[in-house]
Amino acid sequence: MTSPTTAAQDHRDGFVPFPADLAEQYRAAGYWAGAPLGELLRTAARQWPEATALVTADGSLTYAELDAAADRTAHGFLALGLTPGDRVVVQLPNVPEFLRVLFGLLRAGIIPVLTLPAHRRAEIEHLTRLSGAVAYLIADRLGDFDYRALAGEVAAAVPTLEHVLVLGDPGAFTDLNSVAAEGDSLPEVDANDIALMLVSGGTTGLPKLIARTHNDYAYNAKASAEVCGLGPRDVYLATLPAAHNFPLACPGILGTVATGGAVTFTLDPSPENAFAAIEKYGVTVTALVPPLAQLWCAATEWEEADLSTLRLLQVGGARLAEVNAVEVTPALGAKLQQVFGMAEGLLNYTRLDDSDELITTTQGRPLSPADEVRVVDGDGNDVADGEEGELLTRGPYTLRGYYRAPEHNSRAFTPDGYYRSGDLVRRLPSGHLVVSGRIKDVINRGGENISCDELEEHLLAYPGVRHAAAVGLPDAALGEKACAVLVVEGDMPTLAQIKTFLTDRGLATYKLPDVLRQADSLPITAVGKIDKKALRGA
Ligand code: OOB
Repeated sequence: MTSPTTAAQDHRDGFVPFPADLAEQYRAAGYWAGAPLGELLRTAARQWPEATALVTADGSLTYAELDAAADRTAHGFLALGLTPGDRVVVQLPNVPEFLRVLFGLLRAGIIPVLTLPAHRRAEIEHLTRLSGAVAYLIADRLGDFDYRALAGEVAAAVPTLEHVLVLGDPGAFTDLNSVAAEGDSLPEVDANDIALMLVSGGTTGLPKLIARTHNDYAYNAKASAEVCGLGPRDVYLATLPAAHNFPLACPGILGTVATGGAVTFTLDPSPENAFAAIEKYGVTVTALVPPLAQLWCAATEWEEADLSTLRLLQVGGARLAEVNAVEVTPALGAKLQQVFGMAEGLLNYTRLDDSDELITTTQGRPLSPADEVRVVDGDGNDVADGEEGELLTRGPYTLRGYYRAPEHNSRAFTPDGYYRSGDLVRRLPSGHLVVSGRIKDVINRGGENISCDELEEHLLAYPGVRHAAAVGLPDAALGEKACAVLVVEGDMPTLAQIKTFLTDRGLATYKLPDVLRQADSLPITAVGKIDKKALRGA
């Protein structure tokens, strides 16, 4: 594809497109609709102009109103001097403005780089530099953190950054709410082009950028909405950070907009705030990471709110232990859906009509008939169903390479374009996947490998254990020894008690922890998963 302007050439520099023959197949099969993401909202506004698109404590907007606001915002960004293809780092909390700003950027052909509120200087500076961003969008503050101070540091360090736009008190910068203008026509946006960039949840090194195209991301959202049976009567609560792929498009905010439902936000996922929002707005669907799902289940014992409208609770982002999975429906009254996804693309969902057994013991099956999944051994050979191996994948919404990372791409992808996920899975004959760990999340104890996931699953079964993490600690004799970190309710067990318990469950002796530690809570990542990197460093 040729791009007429230099700015447009710039943004595609370092982007790895889908190969032409596959792109053609995805179009012909109808997965790619050829419409830019901004059209999701346009189409909804045409079909359901008076329906509620957004509802929060600040008020509500109909689809027609949100559509008009997004257009004004798009014109405002262009009037400010931003041009199609420019990258803009967006770091906004879960506020209603998120929707208008996101659609404003998309409609102007400006590329949002979606970072999480918990990212700090190391990540933001790196992502601004890597993307070559010209603008940075923030809130003034969140809790006791002042993003304007961070913006000052990033602007001083990264020469491409020209604009800082602030929601709230702008201080020395520009008020994001003043970005609005009237205009007749918006730039034409090519659906094969980059729509937005997601940040990889990678467990090692600095985060990478994942450029998602309009075609692939619209399909991601619409197909996900279909699997969840989303429709105009649904109310979706974005309580995980909205810039994360899961609440954004699986089906999340974009899937809800595509099907005419209403979106609501909470600033944080605490049961107190989220339960109040569920009751007040009649939330029907939301998404959580496993530690939060556990917390919500426990919180039903002390929070009074009426959760009866909630029909579907999606849980993903990390392995949900079966002992926790079976608690969800009895505690919250909602159907459980396990989601095994990645910002890189591939999504697996348990289906609404799957058996309880599949829903509580598997992480779902691929979203699209065109998803290609291979499960391979260490030599890259396919393993039989039921055997553990690494998941490799390619398909109509899975990236073909990280943005501006040729060196890393040569390792992260096979020569025929499969993404090496690093996830260890077993595939059942039904196509459902059971995630059994990460290639690198093993403790190498004197040459014997212990899967952290496996050990954690057993530890969680110990009475009173609420959270468990297994990590390797350096050891002079063994190389690594196994450490179990537990968050418990009531008395902390002794190492001897844990060893007896695990042995009684049939665990091999070499997998028993050498060290036991108690913690009040486990460190978490920006999206709320257990942070193994921090645990190992602690
Ligand atoms: C989601 O996306 P990311 O990019 O933050 O993290 C992806 C990684 C996967 O490669 C896998 O290691 C892990 O997170 N993961 C799971 C899981 N879901 C994700 N591991 C075990 N069980 C699961 N259910 O985390 C994400 C993106 C879209 C939807 C849902 C989650």
